[in-house]
Amino acid sequence: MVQGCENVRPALRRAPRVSYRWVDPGMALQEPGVLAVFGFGTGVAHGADPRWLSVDLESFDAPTPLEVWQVDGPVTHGRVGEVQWSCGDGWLFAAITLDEALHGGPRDTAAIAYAQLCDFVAARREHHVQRIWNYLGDINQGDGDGERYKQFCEGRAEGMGSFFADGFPAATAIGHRAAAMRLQVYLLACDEPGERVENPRQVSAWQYPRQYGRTAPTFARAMTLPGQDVLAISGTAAVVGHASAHEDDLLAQLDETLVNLETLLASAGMPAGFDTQSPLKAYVRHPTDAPLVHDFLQHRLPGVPVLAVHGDICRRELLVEIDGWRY
Ligand code: 3EB
Repeated sequence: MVQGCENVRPALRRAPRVSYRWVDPGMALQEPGVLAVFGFGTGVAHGADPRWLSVDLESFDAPTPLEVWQVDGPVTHGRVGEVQWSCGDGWLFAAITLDEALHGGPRDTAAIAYAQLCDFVAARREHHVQRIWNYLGDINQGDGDGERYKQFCEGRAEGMGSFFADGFPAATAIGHRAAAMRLQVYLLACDEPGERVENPRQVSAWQYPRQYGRTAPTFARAMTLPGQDVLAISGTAAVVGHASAHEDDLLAQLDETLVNLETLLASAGMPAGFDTQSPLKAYVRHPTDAPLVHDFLQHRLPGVPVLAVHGDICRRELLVEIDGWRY
């Protein structure tokens, strides 16, 4: 009887494993089941493998690790238009990097990037987008509705069209300081839907009031991946309700961010706490804050892999943001 029960239990999908690894890109790409490899900052370059992405955010950690996504089984990859992609075991990685100088500012560039990505994903079996990262230059430049982040939000929503009518994926949007004004957008999708998770302490981003821009940000706070074993957590900062908390107070913002992260875990029905299997990323606005962020997280999240990178958070008063995975 027990054996019969085993047969009717649906096979649970295994989420990609995400790890920080101190290897060179060529070595990482040769490992079995590698879906994507990310380098951080200008110091690391590699060839034209569509699974490789050099991210425009400088790391504070030396030597800087790579981020590696691995799935079970064979991986295939290619390029379509400006989209680079790979897939394996029902999972899809897709990325686009666009030079703003060729596409006319953050709004139009975001619209083009999202239109291309959505067109590509829509035609795939793996069209359930779980998680998206957005990196754009000088995110806080400009005032009022002209701030580059708000312009980006408008273009993103336009480019998405009705593709996410059922709900938005989890996301991160961070400003880089690279000289080249390029927008990088990359995503993880699957052939099965995940479950969106919101944070009861925070107004859902797509319901933010008008003061944050003409077009509210289009993301969910987190996504429980198909298979139910992993929570993909969006960029999380010291936002309570819809307001930023603890202006100019780094440690208080870090405390509040951890409360938000724990609240998300509870909201998703995950056990409390993070561990060695749950890599996080900390985006730090001021390089001088990096040692304090490092010490704080080492103390409060002992053993948790955290990559700290130089990034501007989309509200000027926010000094730090954390995203990552809870396995
Ligand atoms: C916030 O809570 C902080 O525009 O995709 C976090 C994660 C933030 C994603 C996005 C923005 C985005 O509103 C900012």
